[in-house]
Amino acid sequence: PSVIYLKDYQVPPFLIESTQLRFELEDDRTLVKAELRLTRNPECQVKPRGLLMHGDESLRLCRLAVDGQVLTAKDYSIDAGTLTIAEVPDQFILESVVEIDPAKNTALEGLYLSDGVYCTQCEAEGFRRITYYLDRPDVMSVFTTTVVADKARFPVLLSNGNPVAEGDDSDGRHWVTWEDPFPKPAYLFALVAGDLKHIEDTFTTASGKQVALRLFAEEKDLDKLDHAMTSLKASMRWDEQVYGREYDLEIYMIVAVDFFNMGAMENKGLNVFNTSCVLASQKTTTDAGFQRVEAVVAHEYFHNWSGNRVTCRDWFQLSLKEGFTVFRDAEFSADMNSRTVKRVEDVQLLRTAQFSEDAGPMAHPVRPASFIEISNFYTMTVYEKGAEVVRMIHTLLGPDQFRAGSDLYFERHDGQAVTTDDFVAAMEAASGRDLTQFKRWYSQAGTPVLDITDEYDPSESVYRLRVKQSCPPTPEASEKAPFHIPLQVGLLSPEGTDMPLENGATTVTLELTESEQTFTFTGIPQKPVPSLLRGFSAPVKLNYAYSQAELVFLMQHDSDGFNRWEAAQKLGVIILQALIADYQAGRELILSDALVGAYRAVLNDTTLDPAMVAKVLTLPSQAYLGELSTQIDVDAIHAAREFAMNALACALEAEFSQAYKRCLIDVAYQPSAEQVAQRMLKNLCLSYLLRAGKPEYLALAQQQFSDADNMTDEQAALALVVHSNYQDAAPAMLSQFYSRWSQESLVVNSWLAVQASNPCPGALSQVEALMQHEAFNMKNPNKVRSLIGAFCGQNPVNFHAKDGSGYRFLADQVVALNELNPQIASRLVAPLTKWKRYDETRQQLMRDQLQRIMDSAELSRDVYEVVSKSI
Ligand code: BAL
Ligand code: ZN
Repeated sequence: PSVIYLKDYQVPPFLIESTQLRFELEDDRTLVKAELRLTRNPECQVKPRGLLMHGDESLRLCRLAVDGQVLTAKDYSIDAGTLTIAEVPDQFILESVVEIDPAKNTALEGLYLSDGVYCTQCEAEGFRRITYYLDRPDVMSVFTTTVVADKARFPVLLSNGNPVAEGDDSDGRHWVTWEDPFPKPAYLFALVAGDLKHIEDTFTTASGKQVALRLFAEEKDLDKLDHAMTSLKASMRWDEQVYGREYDLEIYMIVAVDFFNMGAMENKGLNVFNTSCVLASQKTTTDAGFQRVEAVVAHEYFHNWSGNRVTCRDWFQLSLKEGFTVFRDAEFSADMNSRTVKRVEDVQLLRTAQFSEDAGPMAHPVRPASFIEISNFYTMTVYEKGAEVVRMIHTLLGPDQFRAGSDLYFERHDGQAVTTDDFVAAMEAASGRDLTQFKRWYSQAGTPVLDITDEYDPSESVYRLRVKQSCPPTPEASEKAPFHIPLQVGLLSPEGTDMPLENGATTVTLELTESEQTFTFTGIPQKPVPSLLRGFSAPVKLNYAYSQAELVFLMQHDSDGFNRWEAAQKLGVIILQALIADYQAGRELILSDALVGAYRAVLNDTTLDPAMVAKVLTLPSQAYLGELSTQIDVDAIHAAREFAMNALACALEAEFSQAYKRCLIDVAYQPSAEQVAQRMLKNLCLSYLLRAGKPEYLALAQQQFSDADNMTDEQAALALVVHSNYQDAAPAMLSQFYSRWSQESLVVNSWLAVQASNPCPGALSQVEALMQHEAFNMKNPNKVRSLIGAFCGQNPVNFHAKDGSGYRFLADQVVALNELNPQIASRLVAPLTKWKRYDETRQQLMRDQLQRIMDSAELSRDVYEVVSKSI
């Protein structure tokens, strides 16, 4: 497979002014008729005689004509992935008819069948599996689409834009024509046909335009769309208020499908959603599920401006739309719920999944410089680190200048396909700031490290922070130039209050631009405790030698909520790292009083947000401790965490029990921030109580499981017991749960995931048995993620079993999925690619399996790229 480079970008020689499509959907063959109005691109210097179009090998060409003249085999050639017409005029109509087979499409790219519903996924390059086209985001065209299908089986026929005509044919088929007035690249095309029902509402935009909102699902799921509708209306209002962006079509539609590679897709006017990101109900969905629906609905809606009205010039610019849109949806969620909790959750994800990507063989800049298969670059780096980069611009410019920059960006580039440089240029123009150095965040991969020391001079009342920045080598570059890093800092007095700094502010943004810098604070009357990187103002690792006492002090006094949590994490890391070392040396494990005391104080403070109490009382995760290790000792990390949690449970049993009772809710269920917080703390307390060694707490968990009126409490109780020492109690609860929920596919997925992520011995055999269960289907990505993905990604002790059984299992599944669904196969293989982080025996076992995948026949580009770069 060939490598595609950003440096080779060239403007397209032809543009497509209009695209008329007609789909005749039939079981064994679907006909796609396309009529494209093509014209030479005046901005292209070269004038090729011929025309090269993209088209997958699966297309069967039935007819091709230029300006009505049918072409014969000598006029064109078909190669792997392209069709070339030898000679074309400057302007012409190209007609094509191709036959495709959606029923056989298990890759779920292009047009496919999801449980009897025709749907599409065209980003990034799925449209070329539908018809021959210039399938690149800088070719934007106005689409008119007619969908024809059997009326009884497919009563609902949808595409982008507004419906303009419909009718019945005499043979039982019917048709609908949709027109999308906004020019768009093919990746935003969508089509849906099926027996779907919908709920409907309207939204009146700030300028008074009425928009019809229609959310579609299978009839049995119609009662689970209300939360998505509420979230959609809240996002539409928020985007008007915070970004001044209004919706532009007469109708906005969302369709829920069960077979989907991603979470959702922002097709113009017709979003297609994975059921897991749109359906929600009290009985079947956890609080986290409700929040995911709110966030993803908002994300896809926000793309209407950041992605659709202004799109990417080429796929290297993916973070232009994804980083910006993730930042927008994170701010929306922060406004709708608790800002600090949202920040903590985002940082937890970033510091485990993205930092480990940055440290692995697939590390790439936010704007990658090359790829083999673009599907492999829908990554934590492009999305989450990309969002952090936009957040840093927001921090450097401040909210008003950032908004001015965003307005200017949309004004300058509406209707265009542009680059991350264009985005930054708009921010520079609106603020007058020079972001030249800042742009290194887009071109250099790797996680910067800040090493900070300080000194206090009482005679001069001067405090100094000395900051060194560095960045480890990554595949694209061994030497890194210094980044422009906003470091937000506060200084705490010995009494625990914020010292006034510049102009009385209590938080200042230090701008790091050199590899070593010293920052001087004057008029500091006493030696302060620094609160560094407030709000996690940059995606970096920070080293500063806090004492345990200072961390306990910050946990109690820091005015920055994020840093209070961060102090607890740092304290947890210090204590757990010592326990890990003790375990490795065969020494007795003893829990530090400092941790018990700090936890007790937090548990007893009823003035705190219960969600933040729950976050603070959660030890650093196995994944985060691994990320901080030079060599990951899975067993030692697991043993140290287990020991610490058990010891905390015994030491603080009474407090956990009281807090559990305090958090019981006796009013109707709401997925509100307040109730979510209470359930979060209650279930955290239950997790500790189950470790206190008293059967009464098993009974409490069983009672919660049986009495729960919502999925958050029911699933928490199930997972806690299944993952506990009460292994005898687990099977009955699992089978009760399954019989209760076997008809709810999404709930069954959580049942699979609970078993797959069980750290107790025997999980692999359980997973293998579940692969034969009626609930599992290898062709459904949600099932694969819930079972195989959860075992390999969320069950480190079992996946990394010393006999290599977990690695062999994963390689087998990757080889099987490579044929069925390359995108899913290539995502799944990630845990094996991190082999360098483990001991020599495991390294060898993991590499053996990567080699076995590499040696298997007919590797997809997706899997080939990831495995070949990792070996
Ligand atoms: N554009 C792919 C799905 C998403 O990020 O919204
Ligand atoms: Zn997105």
